[in-house]
Amino acid sequence: MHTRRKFLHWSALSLPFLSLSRVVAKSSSTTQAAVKPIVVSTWDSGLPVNAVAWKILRENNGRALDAVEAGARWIEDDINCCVGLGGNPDRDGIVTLDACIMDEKANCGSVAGLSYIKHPISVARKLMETTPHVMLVGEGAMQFALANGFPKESGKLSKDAEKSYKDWLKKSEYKPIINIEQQQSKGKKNKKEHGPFAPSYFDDGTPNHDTMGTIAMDASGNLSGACTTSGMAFKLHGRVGDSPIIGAGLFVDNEVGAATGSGQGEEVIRVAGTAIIVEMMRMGKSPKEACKIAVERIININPAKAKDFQVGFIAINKAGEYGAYSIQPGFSYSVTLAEDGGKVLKAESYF
Ligand code: SD4
Repeated sequence: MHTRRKFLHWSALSLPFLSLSRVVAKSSSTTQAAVKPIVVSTWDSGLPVNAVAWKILRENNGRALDAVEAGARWIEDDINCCVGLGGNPDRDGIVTLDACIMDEKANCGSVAGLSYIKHPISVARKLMETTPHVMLVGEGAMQFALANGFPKESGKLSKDAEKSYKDWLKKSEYKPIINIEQQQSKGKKNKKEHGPFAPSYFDDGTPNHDTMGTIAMDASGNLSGACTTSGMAFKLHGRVGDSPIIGAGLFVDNEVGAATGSGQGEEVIRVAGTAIIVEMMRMGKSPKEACKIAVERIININPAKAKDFQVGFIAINKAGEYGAYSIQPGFSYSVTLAEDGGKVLKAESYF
């Protein structure tokens, strides 16, 4: 499992790289040469994802679309809390996956609430490339996957997920509750306290997320992105977050840039987070400034509530500049643009 401890280690190592990023940003505004290829992913766990993508981008001179899909498939194969079938289940004990993908021609594909299928990102791509549709959900998404040769997996929880789920069941004292929706307004005074909804934070204080968003520009200057997740742990069955929603969890415009993110999806959907970021870059904002504007939009809706959840965005533009911004401290992201194995950076945050 990829830990945030690893992130602390990486962030210390990456200090020299912060200054490099500024140099890159500065020089690219005065020269025409874009920094490419480049691949950027959410979290420290994005580093091995970038490595898979980089191999396609650099060694094979491949398409950004192939690179981001391959990276997403890698993390979907990995057993971790938050992406793929090894991830935490919903509150009914079922793992439901959300994913989307978008290429340089504004082609996009998405699946939500998909169970039993190992690679939702490839189902999303298949949908994009072989049908006129953009999004499939639940049972229909599974039928489509099976019809296209994706094998049906067992649905058994990973060891870690089973343990987390059992712990959560004990503490949440979960029982199906009538009118559960009305309990939302009661809120939770202690943000670590469990309740009928997905907790924003786990008991150890770490935020309930780790979605893998990956955006890349290939050597031809084309942009693509992928986003894949098991969503918020212990969510209501059927709940869909931002990650499979084009314009919320991921957006790509080949003339401008690409953005993706991680965190509490409901808050990202509310402001069309990644669509906003790309529009801000179109208006001349840097990737980091654009991410900051989207974060501020979320915070402005309800500044008091925003203290209790995390959202982090990453973005790249056509010049190969990159940036990130989050609500809370602790959001990291991985950048690979040279043969140096990439670096993990710490995003600046509002709080
Ligand atoms: C969601 N954005 O479902 C996702 C949560 C996340 O790792 O970041 N999960 O809302």
